[in-house]
Amino acid sequence: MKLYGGARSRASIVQWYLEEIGVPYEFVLLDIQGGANLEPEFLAINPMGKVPAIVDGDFKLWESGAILIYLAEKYGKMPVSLEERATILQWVFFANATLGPGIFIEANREREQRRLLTPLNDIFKRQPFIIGEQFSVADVAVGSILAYIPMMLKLDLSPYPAVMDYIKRLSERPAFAKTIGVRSK
Ligand SMILES: N[C@@H](CCC(=O)N[C@@H](CS)C(=O)NCC(=O)O)C(=O)O
Repeated sequence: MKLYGGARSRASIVQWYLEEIGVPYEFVLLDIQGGANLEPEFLAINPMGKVPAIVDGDFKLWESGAILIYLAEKYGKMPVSLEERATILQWVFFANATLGPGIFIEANREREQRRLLTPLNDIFKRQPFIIGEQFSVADVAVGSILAYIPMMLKLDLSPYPAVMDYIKRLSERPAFAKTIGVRSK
């Protein structure tokens, strides 16, 4: 398995999950600043020229959410029931399509932050992980976005103490510390 990423890129999200599930991989570091992601060799893997992307044997896949779900499926980490599987998808889509744009696109932030972080805070008051007692791929998707907030933005998370505890809980995981956590150092 090859994982293509940049020095500070969303490839860390996929790398975190690969470390969590103990799958061996080769990290291919592209010089994004230098435009390596727009060279024909990488466009043959992802015609959009974005990272992360993986190559697993002959199979190529890009978009971090799709890669996370593929890995969870391939390595037996997805639940069995339709409803539980759909719930995992719900959170992965939420992370990438709603939470990320809501917090990291400046024009959206003021409107979205309280309404997104308040229900998340309520969830983490009740349970340690996004779907309940067990860590899942949904925590990688949602948790990485939340963990990037204190690393990248001057956004006060003190009104959301359960979200802060959740970020701390994730950041204590060795696989997180080795990947996403490196950014905060
Ligand atoms: N929704 C995509 C976003 C991919 C993305 O925007 N990646 C950035 C790095 S974090 C990138 O490749 N930027 C280089 C460029 O746009 O030229 C995902 O989650 O995989």
